[in-house]
Amino acid sequence: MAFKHLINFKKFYSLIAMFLLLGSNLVMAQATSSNATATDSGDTSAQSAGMWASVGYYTLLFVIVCVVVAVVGKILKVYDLTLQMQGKKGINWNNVMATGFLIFLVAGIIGVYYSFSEHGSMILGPASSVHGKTLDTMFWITFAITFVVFLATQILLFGFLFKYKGSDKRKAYYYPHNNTIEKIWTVAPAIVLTILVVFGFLTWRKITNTVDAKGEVASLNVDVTGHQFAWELRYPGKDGKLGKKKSKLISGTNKLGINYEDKNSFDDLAADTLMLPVNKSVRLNIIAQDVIHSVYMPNFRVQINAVPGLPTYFKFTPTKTTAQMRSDLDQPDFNYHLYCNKICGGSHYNMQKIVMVVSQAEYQNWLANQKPYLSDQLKKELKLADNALYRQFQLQNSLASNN
Ligand SMILES: [Cu+2]
Repeated sequence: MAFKHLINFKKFYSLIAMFLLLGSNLVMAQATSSNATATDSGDTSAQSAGMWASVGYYTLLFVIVCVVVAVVGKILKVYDLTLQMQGKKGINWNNVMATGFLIFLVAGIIGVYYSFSEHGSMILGPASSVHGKTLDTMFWITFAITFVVFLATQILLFGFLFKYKGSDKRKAYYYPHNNTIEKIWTVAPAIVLTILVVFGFLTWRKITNTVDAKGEVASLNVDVTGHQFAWELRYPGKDGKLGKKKSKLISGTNKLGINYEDKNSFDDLAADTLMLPVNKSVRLNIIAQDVIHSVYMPNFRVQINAVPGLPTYFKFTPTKTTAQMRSDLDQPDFNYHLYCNKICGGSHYNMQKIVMVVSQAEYQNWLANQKPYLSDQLKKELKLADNALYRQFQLQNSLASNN
């Protein structure tokens, strides 16, 4: 039977696989977007009904495509047989295939153009940090080079398929080896890749050199500690210095293991939002308490792993306030975010904090209203009332406020 002939098991299964892949991606995308728009009312039954309707839709679409392929195949077969009965040559499948490849090439290029012009802006918005602009330049240069190579190879690939399609008049030429070609296609990519790698190395060094102890000291130091599944933030108090930490001191009340033998620890502050003054350098001291997490702030082009036992850091300078971004993007509810970019466990997606970039005055105002990390409970636990160092700190504080 022709249908059986046209759609054999291999084709059938690969079509099913293709549709399931496409279908599940689209269903998931739809579910995510409906999640994003829905409030937290938890209307899951409507959601799952919607998902099954989508599954039904793609199954139906799959069956329709199968039928269309079978019908077109049948028509062609009949046409082919009719030609042969009339003593004419049948369909030249080599021509059909070659033309198909050419159409695929043109449609693919149009698709790439459409996709890029339509969704290109979604790749990443403008960078909101000083070093981000350098990284973006590197990204676009790499993109341009790889795109030109991609385009050239695709045109050659499909162009050759078309030009040298199977023909009775031509015999394939046996051409096993050519040293010159081998040299060209080894040396040319090697040179291009070397340029890209060196370029990347220099850019990264330029960014991280300012983080180095040798570089300029950051105006602000913030501790970012990751654990399953949250980020904890610690700001320095009036002294501008963060106190020392000791992992052995971590407890229910002292979640970060702050060491109160260091007098700089007493005035440290705990914060819920990563508040940053605009155009001031910030150094994030990054720590993980359990598994590897990753500090990721896409708008600032910041990403670095948080590794247990191996503190990392990143210094950068935000250049655009949240308010500026809101008006630039025309999104009144826009916020910068700090995400975790390592799949670190079941509630990984919960690991996000709002980042606010504000003016220096707003920042000072906010800082004055943050609660100290040193809670009353912790004071009791550490018996700070009898601690000479702490009493000295209190005395200095009261003297400062009296002045
Ligand atoms: Cu994480």
